[in-house]
Amino acid sequence: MTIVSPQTTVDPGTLAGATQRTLPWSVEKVAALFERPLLDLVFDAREVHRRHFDTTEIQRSTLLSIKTGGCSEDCGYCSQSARHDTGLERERLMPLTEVLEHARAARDRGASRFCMGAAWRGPSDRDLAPVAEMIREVRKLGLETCVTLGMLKDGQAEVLKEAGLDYYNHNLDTAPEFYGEVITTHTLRDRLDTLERVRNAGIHVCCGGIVGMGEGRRERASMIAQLANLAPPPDSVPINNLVPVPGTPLENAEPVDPFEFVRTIAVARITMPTSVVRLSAGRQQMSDELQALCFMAGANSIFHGDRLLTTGNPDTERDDRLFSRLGLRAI
Ligand code: SAM
Ligand code: DTB
Ligand code: SF4
Repeated sequence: MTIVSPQTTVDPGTLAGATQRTLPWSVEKVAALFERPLLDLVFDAREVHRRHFDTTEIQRSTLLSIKTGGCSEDCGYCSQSARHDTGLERERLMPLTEVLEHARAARDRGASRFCMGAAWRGPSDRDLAPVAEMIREVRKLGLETCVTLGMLKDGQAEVLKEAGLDYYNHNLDTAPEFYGEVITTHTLRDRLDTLERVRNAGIHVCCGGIVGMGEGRRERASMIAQLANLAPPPDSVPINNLVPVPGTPLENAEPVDPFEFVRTIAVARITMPTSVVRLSAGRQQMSDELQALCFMAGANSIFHGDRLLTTGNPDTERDDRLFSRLGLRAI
């Protein structure tokens, strides 16, 4: 990992196999976007959005936690770390039949993608076989598949691809220079290595981060720069607003100004024009008007269903009503 100074992003050339190239987005350039008057920034983001997407469409993914709690990692935001006392009950891997019930229900409520999450540092080869089976069967229901299983070892991404996996979610979560404040049990380099394995296996990359973990605007700009400098940028970019979970080190984190969250979405849209930007965790705490502003700023995907992994999400009726009020077409 090449963290030279807070002004420099990690060289993410790893995803392209290159090590020497001029990064398209310096932290300064991204930070300058954050400084713009909000409504002008949103206007520009909207223009970029219109150039690359049908702005009436919002993609919907439904999440399911297939293996909950007891994770060895110490991610400061996470309810599922065994190191935090969050009162979450640890569960074994969910049986296939139960997963399929959830997947069918998600499809019937209109989701186009089903995303299965496991609280692992990374899967063992033994864990991988039942997950591959889940991917195969969920695909047969006509849903796109996504999994988020932590770090992958050599060869594991190929097993998932072979099962028909469409997307792998693995977030960079925060700025390189802030990473160690939030997570100490693995490094950003580890995350980049997994992303490279995913990309090399021909799986779409879903990679984003979290806002509201005590970072400043500079770090938010740095997080977006490192995502935008991935070569190529992620296909899908979830922007999460921290859900403060009691018992985690970040339970009392100061919430970010909602307009700062909108800026982050707009800057993600401008710097990653062809990526799908997902308005991810934290929607339950947002008003309809704030969500509308996020869509205006270029968000074109959400998590659909009344649960994320372990915390709540707006119920689908509220979302459907909101889309209808805004004249948006959920896909
Ligand atoms: N163990 C896997 C991993 O770390 O990649 C998969 C599950 S992990 C829960 C997936 C992502 O959810 C994290 O990278 C983080 O961005 C997001 N996340 C987890 N807890 C969150 C919270 N309380 N608020 C907002 N986002 C959260
Ligand atoms: C992502 O970026 N956000 C999702 C998904 N990828 C796996 C997870 C959000 C989790 C929010 C807290 C919880 O429900 O545990
Ligand atoms: Fe949570 Fe994933 Fe970190 Fe484990 S690795 S503590 S599940 S975010």
